[in-house]
Amino acid sequence: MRTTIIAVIVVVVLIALGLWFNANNQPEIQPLPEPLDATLSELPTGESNGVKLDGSADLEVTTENIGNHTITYSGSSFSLSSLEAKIGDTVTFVNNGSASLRVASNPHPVHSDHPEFDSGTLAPGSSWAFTFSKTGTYGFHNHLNPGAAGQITVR
Ligand SMILES: [Cu+2]
Repeated sequence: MRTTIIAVIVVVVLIALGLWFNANNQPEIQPLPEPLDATLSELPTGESNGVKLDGSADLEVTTENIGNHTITYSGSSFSLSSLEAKIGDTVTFVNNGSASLRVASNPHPVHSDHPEFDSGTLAPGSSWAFTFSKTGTYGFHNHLNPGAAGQITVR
């Protein structure tokens, strides 16, 4: 009889301890972030992330253009030798040179690191956009002038 009572007490104490332990391990409820509206209203007016009201857009790369990056090719080199991007980001290469450009993955001439990263031939004035769907290091060069090179790191 006495053993039964002790056993019952032990079980009750264990259950109580378990409940207390669980209660103390509940994750704290984080307050919800401020509604987006409030954040948007704090942005300075008159700034439009490089997009003009008539629908055209500056090609200038700023930190406001998160997710969209532009790298121009002057005819001898790229405007950025290294760039950090995220999955889903789009990088647009613009050929501002007077000769054709072909952006391709390293190593030259086989382009085996990322065969899918290949612009094909870009005539002067034309551009090519690539959206990254995989993380990794994308070393690239102008296949038609391999000394011009750069690197994009996708995290
Ligand atoms: Cu090449």
